[in-house]
Amino acid sequence: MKAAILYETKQPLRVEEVELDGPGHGEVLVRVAAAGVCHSDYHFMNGDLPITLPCVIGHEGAGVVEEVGSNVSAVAPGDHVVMLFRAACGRCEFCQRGRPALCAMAGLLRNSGRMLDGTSRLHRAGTDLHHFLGVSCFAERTVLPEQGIVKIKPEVPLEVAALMGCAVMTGIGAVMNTAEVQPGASVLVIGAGGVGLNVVIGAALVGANQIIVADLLDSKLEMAHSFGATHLINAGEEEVVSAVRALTGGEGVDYAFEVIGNPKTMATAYQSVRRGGTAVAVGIPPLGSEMTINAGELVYQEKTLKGSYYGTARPHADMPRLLDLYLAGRLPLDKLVSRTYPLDKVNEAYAALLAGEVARSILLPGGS
Ligand code: CXF
Ligand code: ZN
Repeated sequence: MKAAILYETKQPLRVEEVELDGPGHGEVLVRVAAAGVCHSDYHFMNGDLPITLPCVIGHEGAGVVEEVGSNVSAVAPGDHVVMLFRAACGRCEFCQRGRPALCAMAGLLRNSGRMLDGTSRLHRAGTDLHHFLGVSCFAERTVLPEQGIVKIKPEVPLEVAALMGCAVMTGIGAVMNTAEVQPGASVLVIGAGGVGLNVVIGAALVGANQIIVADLLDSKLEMAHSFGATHLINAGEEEVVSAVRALTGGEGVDYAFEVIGNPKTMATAYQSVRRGGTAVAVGIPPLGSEMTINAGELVYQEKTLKGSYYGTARPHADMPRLLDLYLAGRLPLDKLVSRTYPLDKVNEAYAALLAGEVARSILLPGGS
């Protein structure tokens, strides 16, 4: 089968023929119907975040189960699934407290670049290739641990299901799970990429009143407007904190979401919230970044600064519900899919993303 391999950072991905073993104990083999072109993969391609190479990347995917290994009870062949880039054991303290994104299982998969038993299912010319976050969905097929999938209704289009695997869950989850935004609240979103647009969709869903979006590109601000943003700030032309104050009677917003991963804009989010407000860091920062905030404001203004990883999701509870809202016509998730590409055009798809031409592109690796 074909897969997109990262051999060296700062080099294009190479789409090549690879061998995929069958699923081992507790594993599932999935035909990848759709894989999202997320900016996070680019961090690994570019070397901003560490990864063991060579590696089959891709972490936002959905597909159809073709084969299950021994002792798999969660799914059967033919089931449609969303892939999770934070597989969770379900049994540890973090899982049991409703914080499966913090489960150590995903850390093991991420750090080893292998399956849970320490071996790889991906090979080429006699050498092992590494898995990526237990997903590796830039491939026609992939093997995942059964803890890394969520079964969904077959009527959900698999392009939409793929987006649920990262951008949608991360963005809407930050609003509904991490921040618990209240109806009527004012919200600032810094960064209108694939995840930022989902913060906008989430804020509209929970009934936020003002949804202010800041970005450097007018094309992205227009997309944000089409998903429910009520006020737009071009951050190249206006200073964000004063523009936000001007729109909120001088007070700042109730909630600010940073969806870029830049410590400077994280501090901007913190500065933009009113007394008692909450700033949420969603974007993935470069390794080792530090941020500076005014410590007095934290105390005297009772501000809250929170991190949000994978939308603080409980994937088995949250994803089916959100997809039901989509099926009921209440979430415009199909509008997020700007373009589709075959797998061998993956480098073009990344070029379009980096040029700000698309909200999200979807690769269609495994046919239908
Ligand atoms: C990222 C988080 C950091 C590892 C790669 C995936 N999440 C979403 O894009
Ligand atoms: Zn992602």
